[in-house]
Amino acid sequence: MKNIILSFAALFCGFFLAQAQPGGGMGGFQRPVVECDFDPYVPAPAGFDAERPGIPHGTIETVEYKSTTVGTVRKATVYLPPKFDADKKYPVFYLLHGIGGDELEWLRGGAPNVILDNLIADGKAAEMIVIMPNGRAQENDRAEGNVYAGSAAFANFEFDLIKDLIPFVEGKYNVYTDKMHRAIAGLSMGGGQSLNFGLGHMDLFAYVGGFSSAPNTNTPEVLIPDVAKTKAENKLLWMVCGSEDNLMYNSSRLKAFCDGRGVPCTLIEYPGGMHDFVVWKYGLYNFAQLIFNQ
Ligand code: FER
Repeated sequence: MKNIILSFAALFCGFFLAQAQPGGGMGGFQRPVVECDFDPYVPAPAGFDAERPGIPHGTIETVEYKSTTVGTVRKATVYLPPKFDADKKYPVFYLLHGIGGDELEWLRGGAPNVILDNLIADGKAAEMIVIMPNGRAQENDRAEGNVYAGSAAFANFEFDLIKDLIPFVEGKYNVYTDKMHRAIAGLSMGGGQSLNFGLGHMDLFAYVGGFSSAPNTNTPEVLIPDVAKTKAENKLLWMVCGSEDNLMYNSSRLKAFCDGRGVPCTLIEYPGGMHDFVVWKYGLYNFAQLIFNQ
């Protein structure tokens, strides 16, 4: 119940903060609009997020790692693919949560294990390990109180991720450690983080995704300061956002920038989509099929 109240509080604040962005308009109900060409929306097949009996299932575990960045022991949720074999080497997908969430948010609302199990059973996604960290890199990393006050902690997660979590994951599991086997995507604040960190560290991440990315998303000029370098080094820049989501401009301005400069970039406008797991599950379903295939 507490979580539900917090989620509503976060969405409520988000709504008004989003209105306060440039272009928000006096009445507060006009959205900032950046025109761009969307990529075609193809619905996910019915049942993509429903548990299917008779197929092998992955497992979920929680890990704890020492963070030199935060100075605490931090938790992350881990999805290990069906028939996980410690002697096999896997790619790693870092999947990030939103401002009202934590390392369990995807599991609570997004059925990531079910979506991945189904995709892998159908041969539509590579066998991969999914790490769902806590992206609020501060001592108290629970989604408590005014979650907007924790925005700096979401930026600080860049250092926790790169200096602490990735080395921990690569020490604990038998995984590939090159950029072609590392992906990052997330929802809302986690989408902003993924675009910022993923495009900011193209030596670490070849595949980058943002689902309903929040105002923590850097401007296109900051995300892509060197067009030729991004064209050469990024292998996937993929976004989705609901048509009814006031945060669309964070995605559409990046899409418009990329299209204007010949940087491959996908942005799907989810028809009727709000700022919720309907869109984020769709994002996960699609993004997971596009990574680790080359
Ligand atoms: C904002 C609106 C929404 C904002 C963050 C969000 C930092 C994040 C929403 C989410 O993660 O769901 O103005 O500013």
